[in-house]
Amino acid sequence: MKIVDAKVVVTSPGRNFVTLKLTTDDGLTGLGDATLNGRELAVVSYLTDHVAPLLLGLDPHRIEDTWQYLYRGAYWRRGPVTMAATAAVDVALWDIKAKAAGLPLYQLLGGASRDRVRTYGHANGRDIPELLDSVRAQLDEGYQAVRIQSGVPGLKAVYGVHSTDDSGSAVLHQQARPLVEDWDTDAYLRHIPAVFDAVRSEFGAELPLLHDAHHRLTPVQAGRLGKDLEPYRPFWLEDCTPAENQEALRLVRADTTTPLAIGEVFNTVYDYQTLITEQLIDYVRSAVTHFGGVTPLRKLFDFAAQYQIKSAIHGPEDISPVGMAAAVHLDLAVHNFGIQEYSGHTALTNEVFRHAYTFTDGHLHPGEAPGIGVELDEEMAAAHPYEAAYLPVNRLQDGTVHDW
Ligand code: EZ4
Ligand code: CO
Repeated sequence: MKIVDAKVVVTSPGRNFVTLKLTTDDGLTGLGDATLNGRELAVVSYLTDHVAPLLLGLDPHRIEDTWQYLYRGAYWRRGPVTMAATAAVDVALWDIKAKAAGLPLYQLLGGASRDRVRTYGHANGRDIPELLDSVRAQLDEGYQAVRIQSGVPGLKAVYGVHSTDDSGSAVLHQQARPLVEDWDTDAYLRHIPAVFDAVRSEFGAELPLLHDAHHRLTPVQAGRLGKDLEPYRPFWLEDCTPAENQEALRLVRADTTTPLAIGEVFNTVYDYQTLITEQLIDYVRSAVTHFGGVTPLRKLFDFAAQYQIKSAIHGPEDISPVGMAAAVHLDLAVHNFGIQEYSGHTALTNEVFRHAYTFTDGHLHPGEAPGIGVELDEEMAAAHPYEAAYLPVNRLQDGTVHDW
């Protein structure tokens, strides 16, 4: 079998998604997600200008060899653009291999280690009453674990909480220039324990609650927050400090027993070496789409398993159903599965990307379709072309740029 076509499809059924479609001389096709939110076209160029020409004529069964060829062969290794492009190739090849075998991908990864995949949903509110309503809505949708994000008194627009412009419309993603959010770490640290207190009082002790600090804290601030949240037994505190410095987590770990999760902006196992071998975290949170695909993420999970660290694949709305499907196959197969982030996609997105995975009672299952189980409707995709969009940026109240 040979690869005879490599095509990149960009579509925006509400938000941008980049998809690689490989076709073989047998007529098999494979899909891979290459969406890098706010920098989509850089990956499109990387794939179309630099990777697609190399793939033509290759044997699609040689997944490991192709991964090494793209990773080592680029010389300029790692980085989100390179690794998103490499991930798309890797997932498309797994899709083809599984279709050729007539099996759902999870069977090729060792088969199911569980019956279904536990997820967590996103609840958010500009204030506590709005957040409580949002948690209730998540529970009504079937979720059995919930991430809680809240507005902070005195701040206009905070990560994870819907922002509005002067006219009141949502402006989080579709903007010609990035939305500017504002930030005050002290105000945040004062407020969040009260948020957990209110949610625990309303929903009881058993509901797993998660929280994302989105890389904004120093190690000492993160230790303080972890310690203050201990009475509320959070499932985890996510991305407490900026991603670059693994050593920071030594300080946080010394201060708190709140479980720690990190990794959505990591691209390779090297970003985790200290964190895993020193057992500084409890969950690895990389996305299939930003970590080079199923091949390296499986290796990361096996490495983490030696240290009782569990998986928690990043699953925001900006991972397409193609990336989500690959994640759910891996979730079902690995022994050290922890939890899967899942906020679903719009009805329109689910029409452009018809998928076999299902969501029932807060749990996902990849389905039994051969491959990853996603079909791309290229006509519908073309009817919703690329739209320029940025993620927000963040400034302190005196105007200083801060981590978003
Ligand atoms: O901000 O995927 O845990 N989820 C997150 C996400 C990220 C977005 C960035 O594109 O932190 O919402
Ligand atoms: Co996050």
